[in-house]
Amino acid sequence: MTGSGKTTFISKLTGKNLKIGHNLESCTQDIEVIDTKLGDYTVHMIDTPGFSDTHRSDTKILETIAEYLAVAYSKDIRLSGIIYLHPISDNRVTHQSIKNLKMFQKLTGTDNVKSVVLVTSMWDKVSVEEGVRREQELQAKFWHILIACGAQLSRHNGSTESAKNIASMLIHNKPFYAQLQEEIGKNNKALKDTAAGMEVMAELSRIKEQHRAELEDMQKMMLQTSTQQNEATAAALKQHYQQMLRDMEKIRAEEKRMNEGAVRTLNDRIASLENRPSCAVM
Ligand SMILES: Nc1nc2c(ncn2[C@@H]2O[C@H](COP(=O)(O)OP(=O)(O)OP(=O)(O)O)[C@@H](O)[C@H]2O)c(=O)[nH]1
Ligand SMILES: [Mg+2]
Repeated sequence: MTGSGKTTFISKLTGKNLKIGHNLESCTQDIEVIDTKLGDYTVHMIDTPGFSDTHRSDTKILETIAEYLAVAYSKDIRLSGIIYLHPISDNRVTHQSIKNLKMFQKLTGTDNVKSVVLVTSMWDKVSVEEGVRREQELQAKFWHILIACGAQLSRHNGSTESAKNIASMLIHNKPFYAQLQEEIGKNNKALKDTAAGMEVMAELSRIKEQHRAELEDMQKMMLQTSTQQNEATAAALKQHYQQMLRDMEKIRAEEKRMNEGAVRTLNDRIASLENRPSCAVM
């Protein structure tokens, strides 16, 4: 989830000065690999952009992550673990976070969930009682399947020591390929045919249907509100209707993007990524 504190966590762990968001805007745009020492180990932390970004669609974010994973597959780079951050300061679990959690599961793969740590961040923003109540709710209602599949749990208190303890939970794991990595790298599937890609497509379809129904309602309301009766209402309705049409257009463009992505092979993806200097893999 965007803004959950991923870059801040990595900055604490590695002692490196990284670009952290300073308002509600999303911050990390591309995959960044930051190296650090943890005891005798060299650890490569992979910072990702978060889903539900204000400016970039989930399609684009998934594409960015998929591209990195595809290149990593071609270089035989596996993951030792995945840290999933959830801000305990979020007072309710939204549709967005449920959707993102689903996508996360599909991207990781059930067999790899034992190498996941579900971490709650931003404890300084809530009272301990409130935090504990939300933590229990998360574990009982939203994380129960991941926990049953072997995911570990932890709290991050924002300190370097806490970040190190969490990362240390994963260093001894047997390295693995994430499900999305195998689907694209090994099976050369198009992004829209991967489990995570299908999740994005299903969400686009859901939003499209919702928009279609709302547009129909708006049309009825516009017909009932004559300009002579109430000029201001008619103008407001028209403006809203036009905005909804533009939103619908954006969703169609996202779908098209995913469908066209089907013709891109793994080699195309690798070539395009290797030409981008900011995204070199370890
Ligand atoms: N109070 C508090 N703020 C935090 C904590 N961790 C991160 N933040 C703030 O939360 C905001 C988002 O942090 P980032 O580290 O940029 O979050 P991110 O997950 O990398 O966000 P994206 O890159 O957009 O996906 C920043 O303003 C941080 O300073 C924390 O433990 N407590
Ligand atoms: Mg970030």
